Amino acid sequence: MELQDIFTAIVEGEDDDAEELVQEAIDEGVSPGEIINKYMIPAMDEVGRLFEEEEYFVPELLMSANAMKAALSIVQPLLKQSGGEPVGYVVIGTVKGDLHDIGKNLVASLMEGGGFEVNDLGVDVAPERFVEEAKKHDKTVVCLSALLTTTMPQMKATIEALKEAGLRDKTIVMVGGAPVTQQFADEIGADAYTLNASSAVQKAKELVAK
Ligand code: B12
Repeated sequence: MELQDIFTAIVEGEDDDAEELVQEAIDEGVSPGEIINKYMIPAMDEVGRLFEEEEYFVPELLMSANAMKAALSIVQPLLKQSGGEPVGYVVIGTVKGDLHDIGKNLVASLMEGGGFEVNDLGVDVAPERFVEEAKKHDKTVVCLSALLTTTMPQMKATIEALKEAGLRDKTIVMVGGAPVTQQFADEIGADAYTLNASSAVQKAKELVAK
């Protein structure tokens, strides 16, 4: 098989092909990390580009997202680590008003793979929900994902809600998603921003160990 076919299957929204090809690659011994970083994520970037150029519209985005999810369903279980004390607690979600969850799911899986206990709240998560869940453990890493410029302010709202609940000093807030930048993270008073899922795990470990 050609690994590049994984990229093509996702761009073209072929969910069955995407799933089969990823399974084949795994069976041939290709690492999940390579499949995700070299073929799957670049495919979603290409889909975004086609959308911007008005070659793709929402239905095509959805089909590609489904193909991406089918592919992820094969690699996700392989990223998980089992047994042992968790290195820390993660509460993760896509902020209110935002339904994009592919990147968030990747971060959640890799955090789990990195030994964190992960509480995934899903998409369209209101600030109060994050607060409620962050209370449960000390030093919870609260991971906020946003893919829309219009929902980024919800990250700030969530940080404010944590402050109001007296939890800000007891939590570590990490933000990410394609439109988020280090500068934005600094402006809203987040503890960290990272560009991708693997560096997010690294960063979370550093911050928890402090
Ligand atoms: C797939 C997709 C969709 C799918 C989502 C399906 C799903 N279940 O997620 C659907 C079709 C539903 C969709 C809908 C919409 N979308 Co859309 N979508 C995309 C697309 C093509 C890919 C996103 C993606 O999955 N990327 C792949 C993942 C792996 O990358 P990622 O999310 O960035 O995550 C990585 C990092 O950012 C980071 N990360 C992510 N989260 C976090 C969190 C933390 C804490 C950390 C540390 C790191 C981190 O790690 C991840 C892995 O490395 C993007 C284009 C793009 N290039 O981003 C547009 C895009 C985000 N969508 C866009 C738009 C406009 C919309 C709609 C408004 C379209 C419409 N007219 O209806 C709606 C909004 C719906 C809503 N309320 O949320 C725009 C946003 C523009 C803007 N500036 O705000 C984009 C940029 C497309 C474009 N170029 O115009 N979309």
